Amino acid sequence: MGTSDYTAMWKKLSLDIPAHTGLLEVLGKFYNDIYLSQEGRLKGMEYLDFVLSEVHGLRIKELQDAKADGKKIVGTFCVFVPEELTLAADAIQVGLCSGADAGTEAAEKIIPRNTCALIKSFVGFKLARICPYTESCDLVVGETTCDGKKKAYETFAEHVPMYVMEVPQQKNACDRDLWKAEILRFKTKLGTLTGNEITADRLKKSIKTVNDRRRALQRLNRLRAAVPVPISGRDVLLVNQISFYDDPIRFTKSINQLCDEIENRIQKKQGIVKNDVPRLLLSGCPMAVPNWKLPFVIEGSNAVVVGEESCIGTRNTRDLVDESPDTLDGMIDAICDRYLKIDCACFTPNTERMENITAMAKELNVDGVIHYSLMFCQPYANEALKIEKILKKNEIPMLSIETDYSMDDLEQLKTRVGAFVEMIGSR
Ligand code: BJ8
Repeated sequence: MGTSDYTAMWKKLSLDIPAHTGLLEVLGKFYNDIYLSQEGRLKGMEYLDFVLSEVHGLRIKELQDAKADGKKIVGTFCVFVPEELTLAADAIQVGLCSGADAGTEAAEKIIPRNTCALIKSFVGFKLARICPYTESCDLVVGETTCDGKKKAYETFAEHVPMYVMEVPQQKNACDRDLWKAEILRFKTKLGTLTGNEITADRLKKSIKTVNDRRRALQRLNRLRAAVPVPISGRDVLLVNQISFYDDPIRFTKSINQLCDEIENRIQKKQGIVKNDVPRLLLSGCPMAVPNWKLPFVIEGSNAVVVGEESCIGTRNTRDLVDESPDTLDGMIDAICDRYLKIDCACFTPNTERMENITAMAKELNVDGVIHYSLMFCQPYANEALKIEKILKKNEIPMLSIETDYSMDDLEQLKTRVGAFVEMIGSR
């Protein structure tokens, strides 16, 4: 982690300094072991290393400086919250990471133990006072996706300024009407929060900003599929994770530079692993910072991840907002339609996801799929069974993993993943 002293800022944010220091120490060690120990990393990853090293330092200072200038900070947990609107209201949107089990004990006092690790993490981070992002938020936006989240938000609202968007669970015309009304309600809420009116000009600009970031990530996803594989799955996951925190314009520029470097590498036919190393698609629940356990296990088992079918992956970058409308209402419709394409397991039915995974597995020419569900996540655990069946029909092997954020099952995961990689390697 960074070397500057931000203690005064963290104290001002009411963080529990000893607990927060402990968290940063663990995070730093993790990062060294999982990221910095990799060989043949791209020079462009130094930017991501820097951002991560300053994730609780410089970036928080930027947010505090923006607040001092009158800007508002909006925290989110789900890719359904349209950042285009937040930016158009001249506010800053950040993802609240929820990828570590620090604070679980405190969380289990107010939400059931058999809740997924992601939910326990955001509740725990707040109760243990270890997340400077949560403490910086002027508004925390939740959404009615899974039951675990929507019930936890009721409790969470006692601790943070909370607002909940209603996300439909189906995609019929009446569901679209509901979703459009919710987008308009969010627009009004942002207007009240910031005092800024969302105009057509502002929205047009912010749609382009967010689309540009998606385009850069799409480019990265196309390039990483090359043979030999030019970048590790761990590094691409990190890029996706940081996309939720960093300034979008600065981030897009850095990722495009990283892509230039990858193109160069591809031209020289340089890869990070040999051509015969099994290529895997990782699919399922989102992996928030610092949830790097499974990719680390996979890539430590002589396999390489070439795609993430997840919200911290292609589910968040696949679709762009149509940039052609010029009226405010036309843009709102475009946002509404783009977000309704998200194939979250909370929808029923959710056939698009089955089609998207199969198409991705074929396009990326993978040797297998690892499906990852967080323990107690009903939507993704249910879909894992369906996906396995469909992939089997397409002769694509799949391994289903259910885990959480603890390291208790590390050895068991290594054994299971190792056996799967060996099996697909010998096909
Ligand atoms: S659009 S995937 S970011 S809801 S893992 S909390 S589903 S019990 S995270 Fe998600 Fe939005 Fe969907 Fe994406 Fe519930 Fe499952 Fe926990 Fe989950």
